Formats: sequence, structure tokens, C-alpha cells
Amino acid sequence: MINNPAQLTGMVLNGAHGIYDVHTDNGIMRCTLRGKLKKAFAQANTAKAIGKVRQTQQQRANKYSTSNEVERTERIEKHDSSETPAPVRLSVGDYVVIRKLDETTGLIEEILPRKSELSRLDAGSNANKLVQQTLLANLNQVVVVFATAQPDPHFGLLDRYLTICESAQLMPVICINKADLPHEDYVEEAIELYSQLGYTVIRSSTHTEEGIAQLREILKDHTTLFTGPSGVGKSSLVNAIEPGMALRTGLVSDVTGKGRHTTTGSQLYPLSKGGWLADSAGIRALATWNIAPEELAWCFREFRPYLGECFYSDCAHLDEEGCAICQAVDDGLINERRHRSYVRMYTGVER
Ligand SMILES: Nc1nc2c(ncn2[C@@H]2O[C@H](COP(=O)(O)OP(=O)(O)OP(=O)(O)O)[C@@H](O)[C@H]2O)c(=O)[nH]1
Ligand SMILES: [Mg+2]
Ligand SMILES: [Zn+2]
Repeated sequence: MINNPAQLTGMVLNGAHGIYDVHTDNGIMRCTLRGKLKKAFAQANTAKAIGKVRQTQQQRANKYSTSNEVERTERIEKHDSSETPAPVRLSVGDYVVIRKLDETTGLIEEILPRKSELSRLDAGSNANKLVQQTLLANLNQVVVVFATAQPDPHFGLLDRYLTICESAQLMPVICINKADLPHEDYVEEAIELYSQLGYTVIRSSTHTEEGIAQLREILKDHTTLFTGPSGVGKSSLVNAIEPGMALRTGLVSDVTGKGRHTTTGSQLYPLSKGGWLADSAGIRALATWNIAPEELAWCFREFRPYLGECFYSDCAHLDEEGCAICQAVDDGLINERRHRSYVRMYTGVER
């Protein structure tokens, strides 16, 4: 509880160039970070790689990799409870305590603990310096958007999105947009596959309005992230769901005056029927953050019934003797392409 009248709590709606718009009971406040927080984030950026590489799994993984891919198979394990957690970097969706400077501006003094987050490995990471990029904090739903065509969907990439959602224990909804465009049979087959796996799959089109009402219903009273590759129509969907929304909010990106159409960072918008919706920039490559190798198989939901059934207790489910998951693939019970996605993610190939 805050008793100091100069302080307010709020939620970060967007941020760019060190300036953040924070939604508070006093309206939207334009804020900067307090110096102490800035310094903590700078240190977090240089945090060394956490966790250790599991030797046996590393060796198995190497079987599938060429030598310069080996490095990439190094994986990050969950933080040890003994480790001091690295300070989080401020993200859209974070709840913060701010000190009012005047009626419309403030200073962010504290970041409140997150209830949830969806993160990936920051594109600027390398083997010595792994950086977490949080796409949205305190969310409870993710809509992963792909298009039927233009750009053609890459379902191996969708599997990566699903994996990071499963790992964060956030139920993903799959939205296949541009349903109005002619598309290949494999797209319909994939829609069938993901529905069978238990995911909600919505076909949508901002041109014909197909699926828009269903999306509106799903978003009500949730804090949802719209994510997916660039150009699939995320921003168009946001506008179709809540017409004029982008115009109603004072966007920080206006500060640069570049007037780009392509989304550059996450932006949270209030929904008139209740809830929040975040549009995010398109993501080309998606590397997982903080998913241990032994957790990866669990993130493929159809593998779960077979976990613990393999001959070797430390089975990596790649192509080992007595692997229950590989057997299920051979028997046609697990989709072969999904298993290939798993192998690629496990071995770090095609990151
Ligand atoms: N045919 C068709 N085109 C669409 C549809 N939705 C969006 N588009 C077009 O697809 C292009 C990209 O749309 P955006 O909404 O900017 O895509 P985005 O996913 O936000 O892209 P980034 O911000 O770069 O990540 C635009 O030219 C839209 O007009 C649709 O349902 N059908
Ligand atoms: Mg966009
Ligand atoms: Zn196995």
C-alpha cells in the first residue's frame, strides 16, 4: 500500500528511448526511470550465462550438430534458488511505483513483482552474455498469429512460440489470419493438427471480419499478448477488434517522429469490453529463454503421456533405443513434423 501522496502505482503501457507511459488512477503519466534502477538494468545486461550445460545431453545433442552449432546447444537452466536473481529489466505490462513530478510526468522508483511473463532470448545475446527479453509482463493469455499466406506460415516457428507459452504456463490461442487469401493444403492440415492437440485455433481475416467476433470474446477481461512474425496482420487485427484504438492512445513512438507503420515495441491498449491487449513487433527468430532440456519435451503437450516411459531415464527422445516418444512417432501417434521441431529445438539447430 502506498501512503505517500506523491507516489502512485500503475502499469507500463509502452516504452521507448527510456520514456514510459504508465497507466495510473490519475490518467496516463509519462515517466522516466530513477537512476538507481537504470544502473541495475545495465548490470543485468552484462550478467554472465547462468546455469550449466548437462554433459550427457550435450554429447547427444552434438550428434545432431556441426561443430559451430555446438555452442548454440548450450542451454540455460532455471535459476538456482541459491543464486541471487538478476534484476528484471522493465517491460510493458510491469506494475510500477512512480513518484509524481507534476500532473502528467513521473519517475519510476520501483518495479513490483511479476505474476507472469513471456520472454525470449534477446537477439543481442551471445554465448557469454545471455539477455532476457520480456515481451509482456503480467499477462494471462497469448494469441500467436500466423497468416495463411503472405508470409507463408512456418509451423516450426509456431512450435517455438507454443513452447515458450507452455513453459510460461500460459495457454496459447493460435490465430491463422488472412483466411481470405488462397493458400496451400498444408496450412489446413496444420490447423487440423493443432486443433487435435487441444489448442484453440481461430481462422481470421481483417478483410472479411471472419473470426473477429470470436477473438473479441476470447480477449474479454484478459491481458493478452498478440505475437507472431512480421506482416501477418497483428496490428490490423488489433484495429479490427477495437477500431480506432491506436488513435486513442498517446504513443511514445511518436516521440521519434518517424511515423512507421511497422510496430517497433509492445504496446498495451485497454479494451472497451474489459481487459488489455498488447500488440508487439513481429519476431523473426525465436530462441527460448530459460527452458531446461528436460523441460522441453513437456512443452510438447502430446509428448506428456509418454514421459517417464522410455528405457533410459535420462532419454532425450531424439532417436534412442527404447524411447517411448520415438516409438509413438513410428506408430503414427505423434506427428513426425512436431517431433522434428522438438529435435531442432533440443539440439539448437535452426534457432
Ligand atoms: N489479405 C489480407 N491482408 C491482411 C489481413 N490483415 C492484414 N493484412 C495486410 O497485411 C499487411 C501487414 O499487416 P500488419 O497489421 O502491419 O502486420 P503486423 O503483424 O502488425 O506486422 P509487424 O508490425 O511488422 O509485426 C498489411 O498490408 C495489411 O493490410 C487479412 O486478414 N487479409
Ligand atoms: Mg504491427
Ligand atoms: Zn525418450
